[in-house]
Amino acid sequence: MSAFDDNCIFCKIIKGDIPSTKVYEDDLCYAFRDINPQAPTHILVVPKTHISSCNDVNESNEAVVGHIYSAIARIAEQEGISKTGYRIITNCGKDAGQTVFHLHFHILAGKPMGEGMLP
Ligand code: DGP
Repeated sequence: MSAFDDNCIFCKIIKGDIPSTKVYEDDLCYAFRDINPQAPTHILVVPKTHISSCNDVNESNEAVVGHIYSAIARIAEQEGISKTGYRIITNCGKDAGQTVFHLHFHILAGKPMGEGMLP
């Protein structure tokens, strides 16, 4: 069984079928610039295996979430935002405003953010 969902836009980005601006990649995750940036730095980090949302994180795939957080620390260093700070956001479901149903972590940085800075 493929780890990809043929109908998922982020799976297509990971496979290279849809172009993206890559920021970071390893065996388990892929990071690229958001198409509609809400801050000077706006990066999305996604697991390479299709997980629809936080609701589908479980014992079988939870390790990738920890892995993504360590990748985010590396990306923050690479982007020069580790000292100035950044916000990590994951939207889960309709009321949170999730529009792409492939688990993703927004990294927002580059300006002071109030409570309103939500992608
Ligand atoms: P969310 O609302 O949390 O599901 O955020 C989805 C994000 O994905 C949104 O900020 C825009 C971004 N996005 C959607 N389609 C594409 C795309 O084709 N390329 C890139 N780079 N980003 C996309």
